[in-house]
Amino acid sequence: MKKAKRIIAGVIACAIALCACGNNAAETTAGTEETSVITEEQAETTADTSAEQTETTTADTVEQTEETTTAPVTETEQPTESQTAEVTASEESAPEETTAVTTAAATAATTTAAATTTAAATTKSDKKETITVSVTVSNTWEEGGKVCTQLDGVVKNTTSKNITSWSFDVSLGKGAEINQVWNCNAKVSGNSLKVSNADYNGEVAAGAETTFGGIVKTDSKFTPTVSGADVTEGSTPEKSDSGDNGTTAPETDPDPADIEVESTGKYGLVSECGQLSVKGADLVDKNGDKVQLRGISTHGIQWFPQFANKDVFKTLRDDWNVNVIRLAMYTGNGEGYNDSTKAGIEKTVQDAVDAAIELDMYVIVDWHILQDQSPQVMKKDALRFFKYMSKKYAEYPNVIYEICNEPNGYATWDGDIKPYAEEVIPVIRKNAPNAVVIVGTPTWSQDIDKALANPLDFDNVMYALHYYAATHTDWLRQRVQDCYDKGLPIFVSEFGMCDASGGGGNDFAQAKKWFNLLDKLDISYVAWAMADKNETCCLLKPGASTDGKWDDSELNESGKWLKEFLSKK
Ligand code: IDC
Repeated sequence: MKKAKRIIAGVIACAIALCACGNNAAETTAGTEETSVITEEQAETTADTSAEQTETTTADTVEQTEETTTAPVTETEQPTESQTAEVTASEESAPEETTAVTTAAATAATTTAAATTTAAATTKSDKKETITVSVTVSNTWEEGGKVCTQLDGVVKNTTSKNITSWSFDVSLGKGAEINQVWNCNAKVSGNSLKVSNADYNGEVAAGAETTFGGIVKTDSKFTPTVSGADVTEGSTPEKSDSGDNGTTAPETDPDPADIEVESTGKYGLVSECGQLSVKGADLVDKNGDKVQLRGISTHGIQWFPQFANKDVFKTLRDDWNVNVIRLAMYTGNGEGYNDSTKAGIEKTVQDAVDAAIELDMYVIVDWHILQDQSPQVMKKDALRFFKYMSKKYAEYPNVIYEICNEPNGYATWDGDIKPYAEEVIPVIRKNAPNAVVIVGTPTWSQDIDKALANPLDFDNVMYALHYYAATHTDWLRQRVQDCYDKGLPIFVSEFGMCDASGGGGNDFAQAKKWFNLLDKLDISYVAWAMADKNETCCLLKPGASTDGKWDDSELNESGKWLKEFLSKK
């Protein structure tokens, strides 16, 4: 995919929306938790009963779940439309100098569940030296009587010079407040947002671009317009072979086969590496030698159980060169995990663990909190589930426990996650004293620095860092490097090559930078997701066979790329 196609028309929708709707979601889910509280005795029964259920029952439950529980969440939290306001501004542009607004044809961009329509309004300047700023409304939702709007944008340096800073204004609706911003600084001024570069992304080479975004609250919906773009000029780029105007050649996607694999860690299966443990910041094998796990995550196992089977795992092991499978079980009621479904879903997880064990693979049992935001919300179920699983699989070095996928919204490390981990880890350790446990971190498992500041007092714990390459770039890689240097054991238990919504375009150039860093540090990583949903992050095309015997035409862009990359090691 060419770089130009990577303009964010996609959304960071689900995850971000869930954060900002924090209170509502928390209330709903907390309410659910009360009804799903079960006794110790029932806990054992649930797990046992589940073991007797047939696969057909599980699959049936799952189908209903996707339709009836996920769809409404998606409808309220994902927009059916997003709009892009774009301005091509001169370097010293004043809005008055620009000519009339023309509305360009709408282009359709398909992202995740909701199709996204991008309408572009372009303001033209007659000056030649320009930067281009595009701002997309990628999500809107209501909270406390206000409208929350997520804006994602791209600054493209279309001048002939390198620039060292950039700024512009975005018009907003009345009553504007900032909720959060990323990759920029911003302040509200009247009904506008004054946006400027963050410390680390002011420098943009001629022809290059950088992304930014944020969430604002206003009294009502609005259509943003961009004006007053300004830059500080830097050096003139060296002439390159790419053209005679001195601009850099457009970056082409890296070929997965050309990416250096620098990791030195052992890359083996369970019979070779045995019981893993954590030494300093590193994951090590039974002999204390560094190990790297690389693998694939299922999608929500309640929605796509058909891909969580031995045939699929075997293909991933033999053809994709994968040594770990992650089983993602969503735990939010709105995501289909509730009193009537959980026995079936937990049985699907166990069948998948059994399949991975038979194949000599490592397997991560992922308590996939997301809509439930804080791991405290479903803690009683988590304690029951991990008690059962750690007992059942106590003898198997294959099993790794991930106890809270992505805390987000109001959930803090000190107040929610660490206290949760301090209850769950001893329950696991009582049965499986040596099991490695991965603990999620705040802000969708990005704030590993919060864990570093106040780490858990247990051995063999790793902290989850999740990234989506088209959204999370240098600043998050820097955090990984800093935390690793300070001794934090990091496990990338989920990554995507697209944006954080799971949609948008893949950014293979950023993906390559991530792999280079993680391989250099021997940090393990697991890709999202093994399913055939029509979503950029899903590795299979809709209708792909469920026996793992795919030919390349059944893999989507990310699937093909990843397979080629992983097969190299
Ligand atoms: C997404 C799925 C999507 C599903 C949604 C449910 O890809 O099909 O409808 O969850 O909320 C995460 C989460 C992961 C997300 C993924 C992409 O851990 O559950 O999956 N993502 O949005 N964190 C960042 C991105």
